[in-house]
Amino acid sequence: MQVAASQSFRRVLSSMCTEPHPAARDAAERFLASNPGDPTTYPSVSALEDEAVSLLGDITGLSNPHGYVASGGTEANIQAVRAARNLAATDDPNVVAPESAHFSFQKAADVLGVELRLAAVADDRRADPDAMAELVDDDTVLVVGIAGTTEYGRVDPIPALADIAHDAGALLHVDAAWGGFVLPFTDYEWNFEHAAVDTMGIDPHKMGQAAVPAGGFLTREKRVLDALAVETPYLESTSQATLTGTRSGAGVASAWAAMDALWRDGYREQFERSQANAEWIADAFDSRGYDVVDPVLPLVAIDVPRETVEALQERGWRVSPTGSGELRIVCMPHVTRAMLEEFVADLDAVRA
Ligand code: 0PR
Repeated sequence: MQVAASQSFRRVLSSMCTEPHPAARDAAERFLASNPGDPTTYPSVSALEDEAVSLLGDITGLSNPHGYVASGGTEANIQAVRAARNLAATDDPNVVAPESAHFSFQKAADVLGVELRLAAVADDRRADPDAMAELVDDDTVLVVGIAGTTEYGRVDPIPALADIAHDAGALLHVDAAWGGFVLPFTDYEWNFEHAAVDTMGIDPHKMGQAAVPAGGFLTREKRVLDALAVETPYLESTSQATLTGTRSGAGVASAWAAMDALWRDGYREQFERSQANAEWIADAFDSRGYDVVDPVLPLVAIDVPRETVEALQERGWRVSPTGSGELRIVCMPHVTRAMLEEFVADLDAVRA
């Protein structure tokens, strides 16, 4: 079988993966065969993981973070639901999330035997606190807010959702898998400092420019991470809170290396470039008469006829639709202005 030498991002516009930072690529290669799941045998990658968690704490406003480098946003969301379920007294647990939540919450609900209640979002596509509150009851163990939604890049009103969660005796989880590395440069209230957030997912392998797989799962309190721990009788360490056992040393090392290289100025510069690109491509579609969902973060959704999307896909552009069928462009670090100009030239050619 012929395998391409490496992934080309030249025409990838809807993915949330990106070209890793050179330091992240190098670190991934050096730790390919190490397993942070066994910290006594692989102490150097384990030390890098401690530093990575501490950097994730800096990024999310948490001075004494507990957590680990997960395989991605899905694992973080499953672990948040699992911790909340394990800590609660009810035998009929439910989780309340906005309907904009990533589909990984359905997996979490399924594997954990928890009911997932989805609330309609407001007209601005953010979670509607009143609609969420209506679904909360005594069996609610977790309320979820999204800081950078997958489809529209919207940021939910996290402080209001924290109040709803805590009034009900539930935990609040923030899914910042995609948004976590751009939100520090905005005025949004989304992190541990802004609200009584209990757990958070934030993925270095998305806007953080680490290699895949590198997610982040953080808890404010140690007891919440401890609620996930199982005993590990035949390892030298005595317990493990992660969902997976053997884990990617490459992911852990590259997460540390990317954050070490880019936090904070590198990420700020990237955010500014990405946001400017999102606004540029939004204007390009707007001036051609399309309906554009305003990019509050570097993610644009545009109402484009299906034939046009298919014609662009035929020209090699990787663009995937939202649930409502809009064309979605995620301005990841590999998406340059030159690439968007080429895309607009193709757009003009296919609609002519
Ligand atoms: N939470 C949010 C807000 C997300 O956007 C995603 C992934 C997840 C959680 C789950 O993260 P993992 O996929 O790391 O477990 N959102 C993207 C999506 O579903 C994932 C993606 C990435 C899809 C790259 C395609 C792709 O090429 O669209």
